[in-house]
Amino acid sequence: MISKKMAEAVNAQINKEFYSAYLYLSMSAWSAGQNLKGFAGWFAAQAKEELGHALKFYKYLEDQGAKIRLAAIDAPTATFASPLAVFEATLKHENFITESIHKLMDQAVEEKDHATQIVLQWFVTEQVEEEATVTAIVEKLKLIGDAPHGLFMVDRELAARQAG
Ligand code: OFO
Repeated sequence: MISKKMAEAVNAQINKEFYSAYLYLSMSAWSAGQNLKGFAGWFAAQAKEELGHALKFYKYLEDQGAKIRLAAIDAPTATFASPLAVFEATLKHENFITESIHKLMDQAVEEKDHATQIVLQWFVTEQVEEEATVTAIVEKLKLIGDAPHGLFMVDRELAARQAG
């Protein structure tokens, strides 16, 4: 059994993960509107992953017999200034999520809640991976600047990601 305080914090994280899915789906829609099909596919796959994260936490609360409380999901931003801007916004969001996961971990450590720490360990590792992936894309987009050829290449590269 986890504490009420810990369960509330995990519930709040479920909402953040659903918001992440919503945000990335919005980015996918924006990308499709720019004729960046690879970007659109990449963000759609990312949205799907975020739903998986939300459900992982959901299942954990369920297994713990804790109260599940689904809150309203905020509307995400719908427009972005450029392909670079959309990935800079992604990196900023992932940094925010990392901070949130670390705060949950701090709380679990403080409460000596070993089970929650183990669940969170997976997320700590996942965030390192996500930040590294997105940082690499941001750097690539900075490098190509306004060169249409470069953007075409990045779009093709992003298209290689399969929605899992
Ligand atoms: Fe849920 O990992 Fe990204 O935000």
